[in-house]
Amino acid sequence: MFRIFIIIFVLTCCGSCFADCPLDHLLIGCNQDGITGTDDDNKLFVDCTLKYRHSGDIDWQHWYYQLNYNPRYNRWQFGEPGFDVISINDPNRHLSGIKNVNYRIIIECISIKPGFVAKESTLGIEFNEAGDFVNHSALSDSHLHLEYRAPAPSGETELQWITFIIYDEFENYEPSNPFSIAFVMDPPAGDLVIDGKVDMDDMTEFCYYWLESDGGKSNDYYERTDANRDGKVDFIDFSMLALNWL
Ligand SMILES: [Ca+2]
Ligand SMILES: [Ca+2]
Repeated sequence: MFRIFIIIFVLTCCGSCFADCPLDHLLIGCNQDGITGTDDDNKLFVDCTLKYRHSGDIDWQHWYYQLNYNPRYNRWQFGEPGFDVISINDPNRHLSGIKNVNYRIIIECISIKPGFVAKESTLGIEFNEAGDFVNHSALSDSHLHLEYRAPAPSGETELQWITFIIYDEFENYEPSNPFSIAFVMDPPAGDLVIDGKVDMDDMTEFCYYWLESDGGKSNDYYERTDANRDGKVDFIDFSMLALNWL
């Protein structure tokens, strides 16, 4: 009887640990502003509030995760962030309906630093080039963790990144805007279409967010467009972009 009690106790603890996973997640939902009746009601987005929480930077002042060296494989790696969905406790932003019936959520890589990889080995998921995708709605658990890997020496010294979009294969939801995760170092200010340089692609992205005024952690300061993190996209941010132009 005591052994059964121990087993039940351990299973209960493991279950609650998983539910309260301490790792960082990007949360998939819709209706980013949480207000019904506005343009984004059926548009997908990821809540980025936890992005870079475990960046090794207690003040959350940087836009990257550090990678750790793994001597066994001579590579640099890190096991965050993962994906999950916004829970029913946030009903305005929770995906409504039944997955694979009312929607089918695809996470697609649209850009990645050459040589960089994001993978979940158990499930056979790997992103290593643009076009790689996973059917998130096909997973038995919405809670998906990825490990990010870069070869030595670039995993220590060079900016690494991966950019995703999320879309609904059934087209009942509009695709998300692109969102990126950076590793090793901060991207240059203004490098919004992240690739380590600031050019016309970034300028186009900057114009998309021009004069927005609700930047914060949850939208990753409009994907770093609000470069000085004052909540607004204005001439101060433009001047920071211009300093890195080409
Ligand atoms: Ca760029
Ligand atoms: Ca700003």
